[in-house]
Amino acid sequence: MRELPVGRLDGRPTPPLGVLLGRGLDARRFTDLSRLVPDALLTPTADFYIRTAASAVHRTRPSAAITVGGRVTKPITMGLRELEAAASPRGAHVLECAGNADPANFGLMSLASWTGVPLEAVLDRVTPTPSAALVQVTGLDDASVEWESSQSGASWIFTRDDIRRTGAFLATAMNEAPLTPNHGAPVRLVVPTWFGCASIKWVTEITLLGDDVPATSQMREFAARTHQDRPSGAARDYQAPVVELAAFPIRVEQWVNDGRTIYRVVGVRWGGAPDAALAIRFKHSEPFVPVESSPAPTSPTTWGIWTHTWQPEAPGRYQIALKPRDASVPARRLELFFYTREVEIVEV
Ligand SMILES: Nc1nc2c(c(=O)[nH]1)N[C@H]1C(S)=C(S)[C@@H](COP(=O)(O)O)O[C@H]1N2
Ligand SMILES: [Mo]
Repeated sequence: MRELPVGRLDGRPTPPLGVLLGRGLDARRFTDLSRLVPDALLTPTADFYIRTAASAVHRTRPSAAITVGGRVTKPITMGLRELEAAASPRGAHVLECAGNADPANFGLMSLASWTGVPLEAVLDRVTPTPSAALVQVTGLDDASVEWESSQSGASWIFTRDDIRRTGAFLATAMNEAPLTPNHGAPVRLVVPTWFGCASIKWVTEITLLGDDVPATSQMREFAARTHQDRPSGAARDYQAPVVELAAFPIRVEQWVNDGRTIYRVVGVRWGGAPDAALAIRFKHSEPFVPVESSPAPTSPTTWGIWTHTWQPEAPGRYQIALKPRDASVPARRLELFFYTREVEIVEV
């Protein structure tokens, strides 16, 4: 068996995988997804993608205390010990950066198991005033530099319903070990089923707000990448940045069977609609056909592996695209061909 890479064939250099590139808000580490197999789906922390690395401001933070204030009768402060004492396993959740846009790797996506405290439970420790409607979670960013790829200032505003529905939690550990500095130590937010931009790292403050506040600079920065179709003025009008059903190939295996060359395409699927059947096509002049095997992920917030046997008719370049078989399943990024990847076939 031989493995063929899938990605982009435009000849541009492809970034190395699994190593930290750049600094601060410009830092990235891409996870190598090409090795994924069904019985080892979790990403080890050392390989988990990074979008924004810890700077000196994070390492020198005097205390890990988080304040819960704003429109509450009496603000409180919670220390790391208190949060750790209340923390429990929260399950495995995929985190994907909304800017996971490079077909060379699509590696701004990983799966970890998390430990933490539901944000709901933290909010239950304060008494909101009658005008409290929204909840802002703020994290520390390094504002000492003008970053090239992103603005500093990390905060996201949620409705109480967003918090309940997603099961958002303050994480104190990932993969059974304390958070690392690059992943938001000592405490970060994780918002299952939403793009990573809402999962604020290095949390410092939780603030209850009225319902008339504007979207934060972070929300505005991510408006296009989270497919907002209304200009985002008020935080309450921001549409939930939900990760809809998505899938792409991670490798193509070339096998010889009875003297015949056949290919097996292996891919990952995640996002909403875990039970939805997938269809695949290899050229835009060809019809989509059902994916041979695509078992549902074991939970709606994790990912699963699909496989498809393929017999290309001729050597050449193919563009592998997927979509839900049922067109009513929300899958905006698949409809936009966001995750299309190319492969070069030499032998048939
Ligand atoms: N304070 C802070 N939190 C942040 C960010 C940031 O730049 N600063 N980036 C967000 C984005 S865009 C993503 S995709 C996730 C990435 O989390 P990870 O680096 O642990 O994978 O963190 C989010 N939380
Ligand atoms: Mo992101």
